[in-house]
Amino acid sequence: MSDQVERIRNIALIGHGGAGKTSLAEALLYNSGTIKRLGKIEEGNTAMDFEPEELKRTSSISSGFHQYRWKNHTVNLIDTPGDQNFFSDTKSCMQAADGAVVVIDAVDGIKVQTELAWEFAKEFELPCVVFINKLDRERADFNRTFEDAKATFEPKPIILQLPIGAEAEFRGVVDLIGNKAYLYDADGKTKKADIPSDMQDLVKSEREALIENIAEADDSLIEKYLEGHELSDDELNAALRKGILSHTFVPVVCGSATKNIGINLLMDFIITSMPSPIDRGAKTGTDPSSSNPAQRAPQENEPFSGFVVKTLSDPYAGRLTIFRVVSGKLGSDGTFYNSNKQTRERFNQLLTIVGKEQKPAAEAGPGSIVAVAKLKETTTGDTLCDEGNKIQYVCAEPLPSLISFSLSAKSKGDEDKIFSSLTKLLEEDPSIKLDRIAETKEILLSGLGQIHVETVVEKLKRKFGVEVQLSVPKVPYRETIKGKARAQGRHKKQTGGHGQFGDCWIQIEPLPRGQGFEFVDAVVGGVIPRQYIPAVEKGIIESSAKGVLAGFPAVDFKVTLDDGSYHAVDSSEMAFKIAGSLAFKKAVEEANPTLLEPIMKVTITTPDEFMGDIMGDLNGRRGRVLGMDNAGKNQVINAQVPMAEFLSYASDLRSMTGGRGLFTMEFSHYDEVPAQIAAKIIEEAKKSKE
Ligand SMILES: Nc1nc2c(ncn2[C@@H]2O[C@H](COP(=O)(O)OP(=O)(O)OP(=O)(O)O)[C@@H](O)[C@H]2O)c(=O)[nH]1
Ligand SMILES: [Mg+2]
Repeated sequence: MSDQVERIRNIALIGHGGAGKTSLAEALLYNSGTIKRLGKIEEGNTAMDFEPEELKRTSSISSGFHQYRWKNHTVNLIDTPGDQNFFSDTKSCMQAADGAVVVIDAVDGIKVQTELAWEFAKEFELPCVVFINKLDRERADFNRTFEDAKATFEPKPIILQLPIGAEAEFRGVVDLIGNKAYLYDADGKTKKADIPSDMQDLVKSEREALIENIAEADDSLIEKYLEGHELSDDELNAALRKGILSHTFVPVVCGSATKNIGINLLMDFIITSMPSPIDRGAKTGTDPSSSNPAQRAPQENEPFSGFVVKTLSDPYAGRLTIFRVVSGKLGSDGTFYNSNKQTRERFNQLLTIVGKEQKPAAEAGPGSIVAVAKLKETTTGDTLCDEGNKIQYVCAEPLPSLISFSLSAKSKGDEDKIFSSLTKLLEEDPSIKLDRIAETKEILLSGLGQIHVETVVEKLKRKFGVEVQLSVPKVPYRETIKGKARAQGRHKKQTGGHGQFGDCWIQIEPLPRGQGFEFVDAVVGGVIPRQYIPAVEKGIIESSAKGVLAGFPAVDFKVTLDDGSYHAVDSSEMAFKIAGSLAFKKAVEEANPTLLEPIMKVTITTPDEFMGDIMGDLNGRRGRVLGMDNAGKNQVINAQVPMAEFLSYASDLRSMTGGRGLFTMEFSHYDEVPAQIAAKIIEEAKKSKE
């Protein structure tokens, strides 16, 4: 039984956008005979990129799943997007993998996105292999790329293969352990050959270095090696595997995805040297009934458990839930329990995802990646399990959003449809957020970057026929006071019958930032009867929702009600509410009112070369740099920047650094707006009111 599980490989392809992950997936599927022709990104006919939004951009925007058989093993491929805009999906789907192939472009080298994906792999403790791709391209350089990898990655990369020929002459690969050359013809057909004579010295020295590195993973082997004994290929391969699984080193292999060079060797490598679900061991979660830790081993005779890594949503076909089985077994239909939603779910047909299609699956055991349609409550990140043996796993949270757009319907009356359709699309992508802001009456759509949000808008049109416009959102300013003041609010009206009378004196003073609002009742001697005091407070709260300066909510102030008067017949709650509101407006005007703006805490990661530009730009955005750190080849800048200056930073940083800079941000605090800028905001608010 466990024999079968041992023959599963779940492999994520990760690395920066355009490195060749989707092309590599294509080559793997083609060589295994799963697909009949080698598709091309340029021709829009690959197995993994098929969504119109991907074809238009010639790059992946969502992880693709596929499966192939190779030498009696089943390999599940997860082709992740390399663009940071879609990294939330990349991260989520990487959780289904047991190992990762890090694809690096031999021309462009390692970009920040690769490092970020590498961090995810570390977080999930995924053993990795580096595949240096595009060696057939002009200006491709194996050595430079390897040096780059050495400077960037930890654990240390070690060379397992060497390229034969370079650029247009790139035609094969030397496998250092087997000490053999593999040459490829134009169709990717391969034949074993002797090491080319001009490479023999290089191969000899690199092979020695490799053996030494590999032997380090195994104490008995290093002894044997140091004593001068020959190590057999089997011994070396076993130690290589051990070293990969224990994260002692990361092997580096090479080739060309589109020329189909070195791909068959990578396929063998995945089977011989990458982990099976068994190698990864039991997974720990919690038992929801006792909150105690619980574990499930990747075995068929354990109770069923799994977790959802992705949800697809289609207006016609409905929901498709993709999950990784951790333990136990599912038949082609049945029920399971959702620990997060605490509900039972039924499914009619187990499916295997093969690119854009799904094929029925008879069963799924530990390590399988499968899908089911039309679950009612289940969403990405949920744990599915046997109802009699509950467990809950912790899954990666969606990445926090970095940019927001204000959204409006292109045709009136579509607003409700926008909401219902977007809610369905958000199931696909929990890193997209949809908010209605009462204060500004805006609908905000937030994501990891402009392209991220734009693709959602494109999908909305394609899948649901709804068109929307995006614009820069309004900044949620606040108003507060800097001084103290005392003022009277007196409301007196004599109409036909009953009059209205309310009269109060309040003192207003600032509170520390973030303290909101405080109301103190200091009325003595019954000058205002008890029942009217809450009315005064209510009047103040209501009018503070629209401050006196520019109509933004007023915060961080304390009001003390200390005097007033009433009329036995004409006083009412309404009259005192109005009096409170009048007193508040007067008092604020005299208490040196000012505007507050949200300040974001931002962390920017960038290659050295862009530091100058980024710092200058931050300066122009009224940013305050709090610190700088080295992180490998990159610099990390911590800063605080007003939100108003940061609304389009995702796109601006992208163009400033050619997509090589990354940033994260979160709300930090409110701070005073500089007077000149405040004056402009107040003027604009007045204009828009008129
Ligand atoms: N010359 C050459 N071109 C390649 C090779 N591999 C990929 N390409 C080209 O590089 C471009 C990007 O390839 P993709 O496979 O889409 O890259 P990706 O890593 O999937 O990119 P994202 O999906 O955006 O993350 C395409 O134009 C490919 O044809 C290669 O080995 N040699
Ligand atoms: Mg791709």
